[in-house]
Amino acid sequence: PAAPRLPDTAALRARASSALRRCGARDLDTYADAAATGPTLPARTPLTGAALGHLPATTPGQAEAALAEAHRTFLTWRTVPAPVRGALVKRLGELLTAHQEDLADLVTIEAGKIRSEALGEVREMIDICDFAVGLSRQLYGRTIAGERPGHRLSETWHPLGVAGVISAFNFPVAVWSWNTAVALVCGDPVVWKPSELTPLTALACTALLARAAADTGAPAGVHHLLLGGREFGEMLADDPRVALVSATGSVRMGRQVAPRVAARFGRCLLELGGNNAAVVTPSADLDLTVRGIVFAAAGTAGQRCTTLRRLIVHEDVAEPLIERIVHAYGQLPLGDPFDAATLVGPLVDTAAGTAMAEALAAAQRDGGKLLAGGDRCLAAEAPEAAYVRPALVRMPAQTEIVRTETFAPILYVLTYRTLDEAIALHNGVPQGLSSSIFTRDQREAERFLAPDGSDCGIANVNIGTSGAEIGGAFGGEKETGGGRESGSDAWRAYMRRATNTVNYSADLPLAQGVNFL
Ligand code: UN1
Repeated sequence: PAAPRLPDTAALRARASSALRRCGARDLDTYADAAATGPTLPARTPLTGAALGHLPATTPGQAEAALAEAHRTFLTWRTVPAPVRGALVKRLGELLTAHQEDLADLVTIEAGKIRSEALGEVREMIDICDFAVGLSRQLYGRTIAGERPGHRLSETWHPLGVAGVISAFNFPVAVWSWNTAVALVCGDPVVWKPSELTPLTALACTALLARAAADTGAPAGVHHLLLGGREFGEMLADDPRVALVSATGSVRMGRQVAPRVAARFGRCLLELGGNNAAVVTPSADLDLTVRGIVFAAAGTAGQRCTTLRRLIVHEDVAEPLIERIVHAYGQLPLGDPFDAATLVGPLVDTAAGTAMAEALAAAQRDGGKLLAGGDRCLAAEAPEAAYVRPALVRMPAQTEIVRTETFAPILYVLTYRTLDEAIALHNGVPQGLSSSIFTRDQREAERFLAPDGSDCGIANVNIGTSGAEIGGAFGGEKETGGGRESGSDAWRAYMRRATNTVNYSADLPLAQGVNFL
């Protein structure tokens, strides 16, 4: 077969420019003189590894002004009724729907996602907008049975303040929308520091939200974008005007952000590393299991925080299962993510490719046996890009490298004899985001979901670890950071709770039977 073709950088640049223009953002050509006016940030594409252009970075002065304006806006936005705030998010959802192809183009160009996954990410944005609009009429507090006659005890949820959002390259738009749609209906303006690797998607989202604000009469100051490096993450962590810092990224990043926010008693919502595992028991439906595993492990080129990284298989089914996964891995079309046949696109950059190669070498030093993939492809066509075949590695034990999250498609296979042993291996890593069990045995399934089962924030049965819907709370335990965002009652992190005791009697009985005066 002819060598797979990759799009050229000029074509990608033109495609990115038209998507940006349609979303109402400046196209790349208009930044030609960016370098003359101050510091810049490159916009790159992992498809070829080349720079598409250079954007003006936010200056420290602009960042300070953004924080001040966000805080000023909070003082009025908090008094706008929540359903009226919901109208802004409703409009945003409409604009995202109208521009889903444009946003998906930008996600593919900047993050390297295949078409259906890029569209799926935008679908997640639209879904969370729908969710948040409904939520805008359901920010319920409780009425509580009090102890005293003539008194009413209740709780009220109020807007919290400015929400600082730090997001990662791998879900460049969905994670922003989870935070922003919910924060806005909760009455919190947003200051966003996206990954330095994905500034174009950030500019497109910012333009669409600005349009939604203009269309609905909401203040422009409800959203601000900071394009730049870690200094802006530090600024959000340190500034007392930022009431909540919602940060998605590495454990290393979380370790730096969390103590700084804690030092000023700010609130943190952390979505850090995952090292997600699936347990496969002897009764598992292997057809379904193989499909579930291959999407979770090789999908998104292994670059989801929910990616399946460890497979814990009962020794009786290990051989047939491994054989089928090796076969499926051999069939995965790799290459241009815009090509409808492709299932595995590039890693985000060559550093990710190097990290993958180093992890594979470490695994082999630990006695691991490479069963499939792991090799670099298309190196001649795109020397600055990192196309790699998803790797399957059989490990003799859960060694240090298996306990480490490498943000690349490596699936380590371990075997077990008893379910207790499987659960111990499963939980024997520092991270605690997502997990699953493949079984047709109800006892095994329920045990996995029980208090002494999976210790993760997400625990699934007969479905992989990735691809959660927005309706549930998303997040995990241990080094994953403990935060929950997206659906369910995750909105509470974006609000403050006031407990109200109202005395409508003519007496003043004191609680706990205290007598005084
Ligand atoms: C992430 O990788 O940061 O559950 C988020 C999933 C997606 C979100 C992943 N809905 O895989």
